[in-house]
Amino acid sequence: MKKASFIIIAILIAAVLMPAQVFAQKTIVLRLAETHPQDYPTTRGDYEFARLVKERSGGRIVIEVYPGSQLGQEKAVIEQVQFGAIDLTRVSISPVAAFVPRLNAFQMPYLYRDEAHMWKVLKGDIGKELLASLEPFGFIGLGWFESGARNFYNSKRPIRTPADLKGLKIRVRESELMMGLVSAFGAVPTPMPFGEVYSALQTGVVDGAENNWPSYFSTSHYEVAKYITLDEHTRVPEIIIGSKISLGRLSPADQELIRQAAFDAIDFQRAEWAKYEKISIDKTVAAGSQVVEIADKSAWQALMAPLYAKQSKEIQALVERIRAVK
Ligand code: GTR
Repeated sequence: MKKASFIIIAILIAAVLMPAQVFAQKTIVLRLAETHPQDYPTTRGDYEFARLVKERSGGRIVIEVYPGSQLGQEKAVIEQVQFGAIDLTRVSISPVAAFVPRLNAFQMPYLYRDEAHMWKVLKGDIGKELLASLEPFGFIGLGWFESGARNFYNSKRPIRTPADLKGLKIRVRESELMMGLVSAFGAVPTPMPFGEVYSALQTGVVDGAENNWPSYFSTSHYEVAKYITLDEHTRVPEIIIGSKISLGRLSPADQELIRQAAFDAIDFQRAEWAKYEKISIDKTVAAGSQVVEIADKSAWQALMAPLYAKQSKEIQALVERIRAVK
């Protein structure tokens, strides 16, 4: 009898204390910066990542996604992630390579045989190694997203051979490698933030830019640069990075939960990408974009040899390993 009443009292005390404990467990809110608008496939990938984190943490960890460059342009956002003012961001590896040079290995021109090859690299040992190598620079590399192949487009003329690019002012990202690439094609690289490109094309500050189909469409660049050439000079993966300072405050188990969720959001994002890429092609072509296909890219590739030769030994070794992935 005595034992039974003790158990009942214990249960009652637990019932009273339980909600207090639950409420005492504070919700962790992390802000994620995204340059693209809400309906862009990469942003959809961010939302999926946030959904998985919330679900798996039982609502304890909430990732708030800020699309449309609300928290700033990519370079400024990366700096803020580095010193912990922004917790997470999805960016292209191009601007991150200015902070972590070895990432350049992943955006060398004509590096991957195709999309499948790139994903084998990203999801395999080399991809994991590169994500881990971000840590000494103040970032936690969480996962990769698809970003298609990049092509040149401009407002002046159809580009059929690299010689047609000669002298054109082409907007590039704030990336030394991209400047070298555009110069090697004989064009004039003009670095500027993504958000300024539309008006730069419109006012003639630049003649052209380069990007994948979804960005060409979603930014409306096609309205002011209708000649697009499918030279597919790079495949530049997107990356989700976290701040070492802010994620470092979380328990190792929570850090692992976030890492796994980012990785598990990849396939969803890739499927969204494929759908949106098709829509982008259809819509821009219907609006009057003139597409030049390049069946044989060997003349384009040949011009990139000096750029490869200029890279550090570390990058050259990585490039060899990437090429060896079958
Ligand atoms: C897009 C990429 C963005 C941004 C942009 C650019 O393809 O998703 O993160 O880097 O290109 O050219 O600035």
